[in-house]
Amino acid sequence: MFLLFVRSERGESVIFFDQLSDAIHAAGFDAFAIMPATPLEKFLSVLKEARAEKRYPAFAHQDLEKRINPQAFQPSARSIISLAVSYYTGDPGPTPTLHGTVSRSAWGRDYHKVLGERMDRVIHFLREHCGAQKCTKAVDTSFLVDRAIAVESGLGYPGSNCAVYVPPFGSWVFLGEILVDVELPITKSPWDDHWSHPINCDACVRACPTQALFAPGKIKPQRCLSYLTQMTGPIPEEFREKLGTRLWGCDTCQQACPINRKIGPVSDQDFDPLVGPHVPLLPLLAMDKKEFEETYGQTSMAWRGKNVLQRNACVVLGNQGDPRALDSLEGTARNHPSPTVREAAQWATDKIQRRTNQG
Ligand code: B12
Repeated sequence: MFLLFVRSERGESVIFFDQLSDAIHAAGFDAFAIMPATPLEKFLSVLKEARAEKRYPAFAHQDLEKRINPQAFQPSARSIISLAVSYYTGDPGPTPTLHGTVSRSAWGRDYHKVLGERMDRVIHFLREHCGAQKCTKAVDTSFLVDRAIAVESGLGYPGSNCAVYVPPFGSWVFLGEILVDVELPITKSPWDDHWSHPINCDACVRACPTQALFAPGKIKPQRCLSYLTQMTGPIPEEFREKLGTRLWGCDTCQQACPINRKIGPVSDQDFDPLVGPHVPLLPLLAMDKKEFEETYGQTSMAWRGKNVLQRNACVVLGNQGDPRALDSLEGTARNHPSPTVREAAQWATDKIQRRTNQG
């Protein structure tokens, strides 16, 4: 147990480091690391290379200098607490026919809300006991690069699938960070550089169905099945069969990882499945906006709205080829207000009919 001297505008306060650590764990985080709020210079070249090679993600903020600069997010920030929560609550098992697979990260309550609430508890502690005045939380939707902060702070290591691994939880962790206007102690040893010890294996690269992952640590997001389930508009034809039974997200590159396959499940009520792991597709196709909100509104898969999921449901039904889906698909192809969903339903109808006629 060591003492923590915290310097802030309000003077110096002393607490035990274990108290901070206990508060973070009591708030619901499985692991954390602390780094100074200085720019992540080393990561700028990774972002620039991704952009130069036309594989910079469309969903991500486009100002690269800003993305590596914590002060652009909170000018008074002096420290960053990088945080992880495990969401590995069990195995999905095989997908039944007329059902779609939901990736693990979307089974339970929306992780943005869960981590946000837990961060509020940590912020309360920082204000009460560490002299912090300004704290800013981020998870996923800010311009900061959550993974780069996690590696730079020493919280985890980069995997070949681009995910950050936080021992002993593997890569099945959500990441977030709190920027604080006090100097907290850095938790990484000065000689330890987690960027130099990436996880060295290419099982995920070999497993990726679309070669989106084409080399260790390199991904073409436009080909990633997770991206394709989240994009708006029609899913390009070349990827539709590759989507298989995936209704939302893709876990293939994480599932293929020998490290991840050894991870035991955690118990976290927030991430117990609200929907999924397998979702019945015919009821989903018949849903109106209100029913959709009631069923999926608490999960992170609702952010793109009903039509994107209904489009995906059509593609999955087409891939499964079960003729019991035909009535519902034909009705959707005729009557759905979205041209994208109508087109996907027609694609699936044709595919099932071709298969039925052949068989
Ligand atoms: C845009 C985005 C996407 C895009 C693009 C993904 C991507 N890889 O860039 C899409 C929609 C495809 C996507 C998918 C997923 N995402 Co996403 N996504 C983001 C977002 C918003 C920005 C990511 C970004 O800036 N990428 C830029 C590129 C350059 O960074 P990167 O590839 O991730 O960086 C790694 C590599 O460059 C690698 N690296 C660099 N040099 C080298 C060298 C070597 C040798 C090696 C091995 C590695 C390596 O290290 C970096 C860190 O690991 C973040 C949230 C955020 N604000 O940061 C979440 C985030 C990355 N996503 C997350 C999740 C959970 C997912 C999915 C698992 C969801 C799912 N089940 O479908 C998949 C995983 C896909 C994958 N293999 O990356 C988590 C990741 C948690 C973790 N443990 O890593 C994040 C951090 C959200 C969060 N706060 O928890 N996502």
